[in-house]
Amino acid sequence: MTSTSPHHNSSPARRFPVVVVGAGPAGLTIANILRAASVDCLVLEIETREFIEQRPRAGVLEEGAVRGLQRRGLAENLLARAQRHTECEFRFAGERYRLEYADLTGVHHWVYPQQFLVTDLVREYVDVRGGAIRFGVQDVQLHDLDTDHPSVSYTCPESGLREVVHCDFVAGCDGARGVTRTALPADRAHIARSDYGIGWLALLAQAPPSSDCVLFGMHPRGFAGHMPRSAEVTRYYLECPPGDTPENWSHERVWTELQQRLGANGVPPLTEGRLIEKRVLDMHNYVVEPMVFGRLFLAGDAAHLTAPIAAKGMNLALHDAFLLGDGLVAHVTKGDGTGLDAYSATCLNRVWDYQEFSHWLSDVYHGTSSGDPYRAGTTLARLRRIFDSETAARAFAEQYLGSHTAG
Ligand code: RFL
Repeated sequence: MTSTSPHHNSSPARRFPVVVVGAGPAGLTIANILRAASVDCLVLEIETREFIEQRPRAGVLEEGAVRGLQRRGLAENLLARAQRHTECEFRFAGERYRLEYADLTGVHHWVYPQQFLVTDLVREYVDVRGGAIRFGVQDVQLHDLDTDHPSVSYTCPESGLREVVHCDFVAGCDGARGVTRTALPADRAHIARSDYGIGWLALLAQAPPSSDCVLFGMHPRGFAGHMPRSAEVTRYYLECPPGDTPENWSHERVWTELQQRLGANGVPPLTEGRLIEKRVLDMHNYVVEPMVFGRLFLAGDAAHLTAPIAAKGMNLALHDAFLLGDGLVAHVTKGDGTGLDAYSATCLNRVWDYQEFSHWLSDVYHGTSSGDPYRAGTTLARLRRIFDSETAARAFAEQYLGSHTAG
């Protein structure tokens, strides 16, 4: 939300060159880049530190994202602890098909749970680089964004008073449910949306992975996915009707469906375990264009959502953060605005590319269960082509790994 002047009953205002709203992968990466260049910023986060350090979400990182973190001194733990994945497996029509994508592209995926990365980024920003952060803030509001003296106000969790922070720039990194996106006036930004009309039951199982790689099961009963996260925990997905509820999915029903949908000739049954997370995601996407309004720059899920179909959301968030962090540093320290001027258009090229791939992959995942024999037939043809043609396999692998895009 935006307004022209901050609240009354506020304590004395403070000033930071940059205010970052949201301490997810995007916001924390930007804050670390600023701090490393001695540009002060304040990060505002509605949750507690303990909460964000334990919130499980993504796990699959592209090599470009990892190298970007490494170049900025933010990947030490990740490189020591993350698993390298070089292959994935498709299971359809009762058979299994391995795709050795690292051989095709020369790059691989890293698997590192998002909460581990957030923990590393918070520690580096707060404990090592001495950065300023406020956890548990409420009712964040943005003001005067289309002037050169914007400000951000929030309610302090301890005092209940409104605090006002003056700044030169605001980085809106508060994810899909945040407030910064709503500060863009409707006549200055366009939001493109797409709804798949499909639900996914997202599960975390206290069970070791049942394969050394990601598995995609395309089955007439619905899509199922298997994503290793650690030696003890595996993420699974089950296609379900949109608006379904986790209560409809008992332990027995979940494992029966997973065993069926991920079953194939010659493979042992999945290793079952306690379900420690069970939630329904209604699969949809959106893209905000441009990602900038005045002194507000959006990054990550605040600017664009990609349903977790192709494991792209955190990768895009990190890519935005590298560009925005570097652009802010150049502007604040050298008065060089070229990075910020190009920010939105550069990010959106990659965003739309990944959106298109997610749509393509969604058709592949959900065609056999669509109930439409024509879609089922063309889906199986697409899948077979990946394994009949090295050119088709390479094209798929490049997009899956993000290796066709620069940076
Ligand atoms: P985040 O991580 O949502 O962080 C936003 C932060 O802002 C805080 N916040 C606010 N703070 C202040 N004021 C407000 N009003 C605020 N409102 C919210 C929030 O508490 C939070 O701390 O956004 P960011 O940084 O843009 O990062 C995006 C990623 O989190 C997201 O794209 C990924 O999790 C998506 N995703 C995946 N991406 C991948 O690249 N690879 C994957 O394997 C992958 N798997 C997934 C996923 C997302 C999933 N879910 C839950 C939708 C698997 C799942 C199940």
